[in-house]
Amino acid sequence: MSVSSHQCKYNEVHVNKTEASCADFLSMFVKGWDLDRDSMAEGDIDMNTVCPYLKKIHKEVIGCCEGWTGDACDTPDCEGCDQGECVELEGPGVPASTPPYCRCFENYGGKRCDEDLREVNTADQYCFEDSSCEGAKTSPHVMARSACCSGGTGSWGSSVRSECTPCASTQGEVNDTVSVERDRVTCLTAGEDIYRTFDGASFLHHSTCSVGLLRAGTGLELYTSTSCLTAGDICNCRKDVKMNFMKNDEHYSLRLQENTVTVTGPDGTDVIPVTNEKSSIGNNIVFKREDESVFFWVLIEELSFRRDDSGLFMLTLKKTSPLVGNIQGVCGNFDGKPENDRASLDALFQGNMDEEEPVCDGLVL
Ligand SMILES: [Ca+2]
Repeated sequence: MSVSSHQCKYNEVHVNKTEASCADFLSMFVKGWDLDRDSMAEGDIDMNTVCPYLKKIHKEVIGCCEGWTGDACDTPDCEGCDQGECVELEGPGVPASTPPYCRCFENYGGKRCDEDLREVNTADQYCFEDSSCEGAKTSPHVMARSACCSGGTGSWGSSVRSECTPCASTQGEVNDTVSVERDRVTCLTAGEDIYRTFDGASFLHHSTCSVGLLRAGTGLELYTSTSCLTAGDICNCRKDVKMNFMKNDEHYSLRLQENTVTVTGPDGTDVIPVTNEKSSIGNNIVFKREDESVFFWVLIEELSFRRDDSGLFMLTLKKTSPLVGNIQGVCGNFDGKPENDRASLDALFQGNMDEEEPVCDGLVL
């Protein structure tokens, strides 16, 4: 029997339940049983009664990898490619577990090949229900940003043009982070494995290690690590961010984990909560929370990033940034050529990024 290469191992959890004396808790625990707290009344445990116990048994099962179906797991299923076909992502180093993607027919683009390149221009783009220009559109046709964002939610853009403007952040300076003006470029990562470089190359990469998005000649480095509650659910992920930088010839590192920023420098460690009020680190780094997002501005480098609670991460670089021309990493080299980004990524995934971040077991930044 031939075994399809698109098979993946999954952990299936079975829960066994039983009852025993509450006083036997310790001996039950040694045998792998835990108190079934959800089935118990609140309050102290009465050692003279019977308690519910449960034991979780993890079983490894083999099934089709995400995006593959059929008895042999050899049928790609993209859940709909409008003007395209669902095919395997091929290339050196692409694992067989990688989900297939929609390869678009001529004149069409977007994740679902439902963006008509002939309709998209600076003034008319697509309107999405979510804030990251992914997923369902409010209309199959392009429209002006004002029409799209009149309700204050959703996003306006086109993956074909690598542009996305969330409607909720169209006021004030937050507007600067993702702009339709082409004086800046944005690299993004979403879900557990989606990346798009500054130059607009898109690819999938799954890693439980932190991933180096950007490394500049000035010593500035930016990593993200991803943990998702549900595999394949791009709206249920958490991204932690680590930024290393130099100040007055000293090394600093900054970590953004949920709602906390931890800065470590030669003088020790500061822990700063992220609030709706702006906080700053020295006179170069400013950050604040706004609704579901945390925004960071690194002023001298003309770099900013935004991390959404959903797990969307966008890194924006102004074209006038002093870093331009001297960067590498998963966000690409920003030379205007998407075609050369994949090569640099392959090298970085397997090479110095891992060495830089040896703690790769789990999701440690
Ligand atoms: Ca490039």
